[in-house]
Amino acid sequence: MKLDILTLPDKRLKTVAQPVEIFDNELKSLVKNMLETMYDAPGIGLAATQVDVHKQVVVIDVSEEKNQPLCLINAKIIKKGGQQISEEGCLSVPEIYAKVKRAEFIEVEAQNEQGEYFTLEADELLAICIQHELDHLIGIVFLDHLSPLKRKMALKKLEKDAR
Ligand code: K2U
Ligand code: ZN
Repeated sequence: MKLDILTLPDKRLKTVAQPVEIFDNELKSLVKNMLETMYDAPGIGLAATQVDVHKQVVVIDVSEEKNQPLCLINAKIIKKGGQQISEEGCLSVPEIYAKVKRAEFIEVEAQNEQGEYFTLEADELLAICIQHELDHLIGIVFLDHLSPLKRKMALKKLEKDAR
């Protein structure tokens, strides 16, 4: 079922998520609902923090056909290199886009819904998306990477839209 996505200035987006210890059916239905919510948004990534569940769970699907869902649980970036700058948006920061610098490629260690460990190498959009989602799990949204002035200008637009 579709979950509500928190949007700024909701303080709950700043919550630091806890590691997942129990890989049960409740976790499976959270992942299922997060994927449904992400595809419906539409988006290419969604972190549990954004649906007010403070567990280290993210779902991603950067495929064209929207048929390659990825679920990263308790993910850690174990290697990173290079740099890339791209225009980012966020389902929790509607209508605002800004350039963000991220690592060009990363190696991630995570668990799947069954709790099995796996490692993943990513570059380009997948690497950007993973870094963007893992930021959400430590209470960071992409605006936090901007200079104070740029962030102020972006938030002013948000306030205007909210009025
Ligand atoms: O976390 C989210 O809010 C979903 C983000 C994920 C994302 C943002 C920037 C760059 C890569 C991933 C997006 O809002 S999903 C929407 C979207 C769709 C296509 C391309 C980029 C962003
Ligand atoms: Zn986001």
